[in-house]
Amino acid sequence: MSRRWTHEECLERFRAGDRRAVGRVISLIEQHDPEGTALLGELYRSDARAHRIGITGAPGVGKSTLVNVFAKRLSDEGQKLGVIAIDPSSPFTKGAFLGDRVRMQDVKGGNVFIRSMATRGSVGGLSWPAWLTAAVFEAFGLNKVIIETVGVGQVDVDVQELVDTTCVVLQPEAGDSMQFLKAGLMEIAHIYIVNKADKPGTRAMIADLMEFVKMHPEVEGGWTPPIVETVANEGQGLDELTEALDAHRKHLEKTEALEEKRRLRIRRQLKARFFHRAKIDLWNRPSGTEQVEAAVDRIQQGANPLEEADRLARQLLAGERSASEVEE
Ligand SMILES: Nc1nc2c(ncn2[C@@H]2O[C@H](COP(=O)(O)OP(=O)(O)O)[C@@H](O)[C@H]2O)c(=O)[nH]1
Ligand SMILES: [Mg+2]
Repeated sequence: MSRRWTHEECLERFRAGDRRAVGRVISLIEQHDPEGTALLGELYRSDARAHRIGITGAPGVGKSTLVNVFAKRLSDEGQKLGVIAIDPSSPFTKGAFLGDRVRMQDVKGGNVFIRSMATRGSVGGLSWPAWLTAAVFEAFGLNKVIIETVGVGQVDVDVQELVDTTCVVLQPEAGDSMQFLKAGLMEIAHIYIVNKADKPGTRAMIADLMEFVKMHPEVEGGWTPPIVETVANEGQGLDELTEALDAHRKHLEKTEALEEKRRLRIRRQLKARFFHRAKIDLWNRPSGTEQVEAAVDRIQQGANPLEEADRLARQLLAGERSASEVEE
């Protein structure tokens, strides 16, 4: 890496469209470098608008393959897009994601920005760093931001909080094709993607899905989720996917749900960040250690742990006063 750019240089390069500046800004933010905060302060644009798309679904259904061909396709059309891959298992997003990253080399280049992030140990929950990264992408003028989750657990449900449009990817299953209903993913889908539509069982899967959609017709005022068939490794179904995404985006604009979503998103992020910050600050107050240890002593000597915990919280919230001053 070259010598560290000055604040002004970094800003200038970012504004001039130098792709290296994007990575630099995101890294500084991720490292909690004060320079990252300062840069974001100048670059953040609340009026920048990318279509934020979530791609979620069980491991192996073909999410990365799909994101890869879709990103390539959009990039070939001249669109500028960012891909954020969330990997909940690895603190350094090595391991599971490496294969994806290698595949992503096909599209990495002029118009596509790729960032992977871990969820473990992240500050303020899973979504804070992803949200900031998306904001940086938007400020850089990207018009689409795709967030792919790895497909394990809560992360996949949480992704909906970060995006305008959530796509749930499924694959034809032999036998129990409605198993996916239990995953908690079905309630969040704006678009169903049945990938691996080259495999047997596709028709049955789609029939089941249509039945499901009929029973749960609306996820969000007046929107019925379409079902898109794809064969990701052959690049099939991308036109239909593009159409479905654009239709949902238009729907959000028409119903003014987009602004509402953005507002909700900001509030959620603020809350997550606040809880994180407030907890650390309270716990680390100068008088805190003494109060914490005193509470531990009392519990060890038989005091009611519930009462002690609540009292400690009140003491810490009350600030610098000593334990005796807030004694009830
Ligand atoms: N037959 C078939 N295989 C596919 C299709 N899309 C992806 N795959 C394969 O499915 C496997 C898992 O794909 P991957 O994109 O890593 O899934 P992810 O875990 O959801 O990201 C890979 O071996 C892909 O080549 C498809 O449309 N048809
Ligand atoms: Mg993947």
